[in-house]
Amino acid sequence: MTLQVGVLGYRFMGQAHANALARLPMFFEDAPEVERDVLVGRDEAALSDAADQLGFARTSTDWEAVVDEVDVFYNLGPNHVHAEPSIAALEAGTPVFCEKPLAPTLDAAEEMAAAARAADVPAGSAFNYRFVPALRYAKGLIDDGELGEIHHVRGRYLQDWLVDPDAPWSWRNDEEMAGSGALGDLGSHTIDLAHFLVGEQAGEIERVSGQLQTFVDERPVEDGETPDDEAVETRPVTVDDAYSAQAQFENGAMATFEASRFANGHKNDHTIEIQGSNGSLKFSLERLNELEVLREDSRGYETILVTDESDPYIEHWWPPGHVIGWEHTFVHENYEFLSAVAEGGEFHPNFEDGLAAQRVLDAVERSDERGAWVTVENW
Ligand code: SOE
Repeated sequence: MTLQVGVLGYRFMGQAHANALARLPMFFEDAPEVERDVLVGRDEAALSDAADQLGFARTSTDWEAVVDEVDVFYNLGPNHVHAEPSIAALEAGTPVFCEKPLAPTLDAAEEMAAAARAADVPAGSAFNYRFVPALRYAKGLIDDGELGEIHHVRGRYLQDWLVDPDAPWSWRNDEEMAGSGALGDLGSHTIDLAHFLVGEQAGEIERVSGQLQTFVDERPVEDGETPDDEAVETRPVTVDDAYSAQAQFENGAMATFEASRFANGHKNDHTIEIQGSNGSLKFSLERLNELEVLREDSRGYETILVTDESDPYIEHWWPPGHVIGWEHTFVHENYEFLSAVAEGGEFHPNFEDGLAAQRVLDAVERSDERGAWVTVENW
């Protein structure tokens, strides 16, 4: 059976996922057959061009009709568009793959997770960094007890695209549309990765103490510019430009998390370090084929190039040392999600995992408001 896929959203994430769908049949011979059936958006002209570029058979400006017609619905829109179409698709019994973070708010995330529980079809949260081979390999080491008792997690996600005060306003700067700024956009990745890597060993994140900061509180609106390049309109920035938090896991492990869009010189620098009683590991997205591992009794970190055929997903690509890139993580997550849809299997990260990350985001926001530690609401 060929899965007819409907996709809402056709910019950055639309390209990343369309590229992944196009490459699946070339590199994952047991992947389900998929057709890029319908691309959903609002601007018909832009939509038509995007459908041609991304290889979709048709377009629609009516997501409510689409969610009922397709076998799988991808929600790649801005955060404030995640809930309603995803819930409608799930209520129609259509599996959903939704970009991260799950929602702008904890309430919306809870509604989405409830709809997924009721629908009992795969509902995926597109935390793509779980599908980096080096991080899958890292999880294997941790789950095999190579690091021993987990004591420390240090997650950082640094970018610099907003350090220029004239960088234009976008939906990512608006609380109504995004929910939060660097916290939700980048921190959600790091928090989900911490759950993925150490959740089985260290348990849930029980409490957090965090702070949010906005360095530039209004920005020029790109399409508001006049011919003399003078922005005629600015819009307020109502979310954080950066956040930092400390957290404690159930087993007592200590975590520090931070993210910034003002970290000069860091383009897409997502790093995570984990220290345990018997060993440690370090990962950086800017060197995503490598994992640094400190094993028991060794004197220093060893750098492992995670590109052997036996390493996660690598058998589908190239010989050892022919490194892969950021876009391959989308191919891996699409392979796993669509296989779960075709075979009726379980996919992680699902909406429960997305909700678990959202609870921590919410706790960091509450802690910032109160200037105190707060517990993460897990009920
Ligand atoms: C922000 O610029 C962003 O595109 C995030 O939204 C993505 O989730 C991240 O993978 C790369 O940076």
